[in-house]
Amino acid sequence: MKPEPSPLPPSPGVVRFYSFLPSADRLREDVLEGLALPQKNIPPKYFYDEPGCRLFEAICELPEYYLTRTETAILRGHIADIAQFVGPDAELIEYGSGVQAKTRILIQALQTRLYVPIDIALGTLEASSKELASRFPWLNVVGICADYTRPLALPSFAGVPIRRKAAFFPGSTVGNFTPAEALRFLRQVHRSVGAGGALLIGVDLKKDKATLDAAYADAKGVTARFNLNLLARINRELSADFQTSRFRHKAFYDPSQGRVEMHLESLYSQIVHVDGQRFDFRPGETIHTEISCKYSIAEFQELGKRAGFSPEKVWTDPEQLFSIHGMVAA
Ligand code: AVJ
Repeated sequence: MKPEPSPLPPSPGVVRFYSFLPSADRLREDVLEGLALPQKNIPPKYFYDEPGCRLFEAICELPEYYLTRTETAILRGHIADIAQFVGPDAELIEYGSGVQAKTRILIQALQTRLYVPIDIALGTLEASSKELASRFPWLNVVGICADYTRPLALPSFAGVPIRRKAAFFPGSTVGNFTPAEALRFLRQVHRSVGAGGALLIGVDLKKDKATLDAAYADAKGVTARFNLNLLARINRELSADFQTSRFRHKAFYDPSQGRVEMHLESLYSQIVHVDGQRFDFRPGETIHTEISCKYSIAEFQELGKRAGFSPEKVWTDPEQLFSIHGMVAA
């Protein structure tokens, strides 16, 4: 779906929403197609229904899941430098905005006047955007409900003076793409911000296997519930008959590929029906549900360059767990 050619001008305190979400049939198609593959596979964007969003928020609070608190600390600790890098009067476009917690820090520092959050989860997008707009009365918020893993042409907005566009992609969500997909995505971001536009992107760094294994398989089992909720969602929305207790969460860092993989492993030989179609599982067979690629600073800078960005800044924490890159679209 293409954005409307001339969207209404934004106005402060009023949150506008545009939905470019494909039909619900997309989930059906993707699941049926993914389960028919030799290595069964479901894309991670489908984690984020309402319960999934809540479970992800709980993950962010876990002691093992260092990513969120570390990135937030980097943002806070370097906010003056980051604000100087982005510069004044920037339109802030956020990919996968979620609860917009880190965004508040940025908007406060930048005194942003136009914020365009993009998220696949409509409920979270609406609630968070309204809250943000009431917190910053000068702010114009234009929420875009969309799947940004597919080509997306963003509308442009008249009436708010803008010097440059700045894309914000925190959380190391870029790690859900393979490097080849990330390259394609970054090129799309490049088109969206245009020459001279900025990119602020949070990227989890490569590190020891024990830390990464624990971050994706926490002691309380919250990540397991997050992963298994995918099957419950498919039951709810596609009248499938997954028995979630017959699957287990499996997550591990593969140092040779520099990525964490999450799977749902079948504990038994079993048959599952989705939308009237039959799928057989062998004991130990998995559905691959997520990759979380980790990059060294140099590796990610190289990827940015290949997408047409010049890497200008990198901010990290003292333990070098996480990085935020500041890049400019050439
Ligand atoms: C939201 C994609 C950044 O990959 O670390 C958390 C999702 N998966 N625990 C990540 C996730 C398992 C998260 N991202």
